[in-house]
This record gives sequence, structure tokens and C-alpha cells, in this order.
Amino acid sequence: MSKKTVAIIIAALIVTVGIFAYLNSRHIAGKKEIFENAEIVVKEKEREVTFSLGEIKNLGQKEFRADLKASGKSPEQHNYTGVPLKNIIEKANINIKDKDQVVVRSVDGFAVALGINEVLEDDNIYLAYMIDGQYMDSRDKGGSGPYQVIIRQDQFSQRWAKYVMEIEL
Ligand SMILES: Nc1nc2c(c(=O)[nH]1)N[C@H]1C(S)=C(S)[C@@H](COP(=O)(O)O)O[C@H]1N2
Ligand SMILES: [Mo]
Repeated sequence: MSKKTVAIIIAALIVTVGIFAYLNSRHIAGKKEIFENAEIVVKEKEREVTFSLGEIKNLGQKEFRADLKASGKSPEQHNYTGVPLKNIIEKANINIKDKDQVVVRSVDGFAVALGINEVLEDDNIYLAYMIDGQYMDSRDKGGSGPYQVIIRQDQFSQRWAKYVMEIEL
């Protein structure tokens, strides 16, 4: 091989590595944006208030343990990070005491109704976004996030809505 051929091959390799590095950095930036844009909508009649993850985190973030009773498995203790669901509703300026229930809707069409009395209980119903120290993955990545309702007092986990996108009063 001539020196010129070697130089061309090396140059081509450098360009290829550069392109992959660029594409990968774009991919990571895109993922970060999705995380930061993990939005949740609180709805009351015609009124909608949208919260970002950054805003949610300022509503009384707490770390707690809860038992996940997944279908067909024995209960597993996990460490969750989230905020009390009632704090989000209050932040949306909704007078919670006038309501009967809160309906939580998820991207897969799952919906669950929570009674106002249980939503008002202390240290029971949370909107969580971390599990065991990691941000929850979204549904397409096999996770239960970016948000999941955790009901610490529930004996079963069937109302622990995964992939939550909307809270309606
Ligand atoms: N969005 C959504 N959340 C959901 C469900 C679902 O189908 N969709 N299933 C519920 C049920 S029945 C259980 S037991 C728990 C855990 O379900 P998994 O073991 O399938 O993750 O999630 C609950 N939350
Ligand atoms: Mo279940």
C-alpha cells in the first residue's frame, strides 16, 4: 500500500469515529430532553395545568419504601422517590375538598379512581419518579415511568398506575 492509501484509510476512520461520536451525543441529548420534558397534566373541567419533572420535584420530594406486589410474583420492597399526589393538586390551585375523586390516566389507557379521603391521607399516595435510586424508564423502555402512582397502604398493587400522564378532578 502506498503512503497515500494509508493516509486516506486513516482519514476515513477518523471521520467515521467522529460521525458516530456526534450521533451518540445527539442521542444522549435527546434522552435528556425527554426526561426533562416528562410532563404531567392536571385537569379540572376545561382547565389544564402542566408540570415538568423539575417543578414536580419541588413539591415535597420524599424517599420511602413500599412493597410492590407485581402480578404472579411475591411482594418486593423497593425504594421510591416521589411527591405526595395531593401536593400536585394543591399546586394546580384546585380546591381538593370540593371533589369526590381523582382519576389518574396512563398512556396505555389504564385509568384508576382514587377517593378524596385517601388522597388527603398523610404518607399514603405518592406520584413517584425514581425507583431504587434510578429515574423510572418509560413504557417503551420496559419501565413503569416516567411517573407511577404508589399507594403505600394498598394491600395489592393493581391501582399503582404506571406511565401516568394525566390527573383529572
Ligand atoms: N398503566 C398501567 N398501570 C398498571 C397496570 C396496567 O396495566 N397499566 N396494571 C396494574 C396491576 S394489575 C399491577 S399488579 C401493577 C404491577 O403490574 P406489573 O406486574 O404488570 O408491572 O401495576 C398496576 N398498574
Ligand atoms: Mo395485577
